Amino acid sequence: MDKLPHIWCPGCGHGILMRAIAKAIENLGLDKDKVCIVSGIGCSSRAPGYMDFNTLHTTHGRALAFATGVKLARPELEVIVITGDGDAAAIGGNHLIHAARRNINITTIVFNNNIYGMTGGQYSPTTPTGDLGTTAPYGNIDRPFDIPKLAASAGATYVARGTAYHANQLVKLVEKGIQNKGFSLIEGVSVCPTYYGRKNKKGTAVDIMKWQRDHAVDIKVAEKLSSEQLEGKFLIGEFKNTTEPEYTEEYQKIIDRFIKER
Ligand SMILES: Cc1ncc(C[n+]2csc(CCOP(=O)(O)OP(=O)(O)O)c2C)c(N)n1
Ligand code: SF4
Repeated sequence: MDKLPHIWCPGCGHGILMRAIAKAIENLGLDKDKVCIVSGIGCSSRAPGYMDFNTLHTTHGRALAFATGVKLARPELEVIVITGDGDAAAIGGNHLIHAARRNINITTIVFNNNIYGMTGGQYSPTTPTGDLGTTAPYGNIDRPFDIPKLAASAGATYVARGTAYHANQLVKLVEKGIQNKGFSLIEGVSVCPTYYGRKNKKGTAVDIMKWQRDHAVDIKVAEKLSSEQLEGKFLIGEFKNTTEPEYTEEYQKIIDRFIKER
């Protein structure tokens, strides 16, 4: 409570996403002393500062590097990473793909607001092509990453996307991500009315959330739709849920083997 009032602008979606994570932890009945929430730097990465768990607010892009260290040293902890699209996929992109490749038991929630919020609206790896940012005043010519696809192809075993509008669904997705014994990546599509919204004339926070309501299609529904019907839409829901050897368990097996042979 000593950290309040929070830093987020009126209408920012990050608080809704943070609440979904807190609710998922509560629903699973986790002991708060056994949960460690790690973040990088950004508006999104401020979230752990407002949460009553073991928390680590680290450096920009490095949340997964710190989280990997925490998980290896204390595998019994439930390690959850909160990160922004810039934090996770630009400066932190290498940590993301390697954490996914290792299938380390960490749940990462990417607060994707399509822009660098904290530093004033520079384009990020998820800014759609053609959209505006302070560093793309004539339109972004980069093609955006689809972060769930990136994580899935790098080896994450649980991958999903939700939105600030579909907050109750997001709670369930985070719960399943935490329950997965391996690397889980959940993208939470956020709302940044201050920079992304203003720069791109998306209207108020409510308008942006209505846009999410009208353009998100659950993957199960999408399977029955044609490509024409899906034009301009984006997918939400559970994209991947598989089982692979988990990194800290494999590491423990080596430790056990050498203790036995000593
Ligand atoms: C090494 C380093 N480079 C750059 C910065 C400046 N910086 C702080 S936050 C940020 C981007 C934040 O964007 P994102 O991760 O998408 O989070 P958001 O603020 O949009 O939630 C940058 C570039 C920094 N703090 N450290
Ligand atoms: S700049 Fe954007 S992301 Fe950052 S607190 Fe404001 S609305 Fe939220």
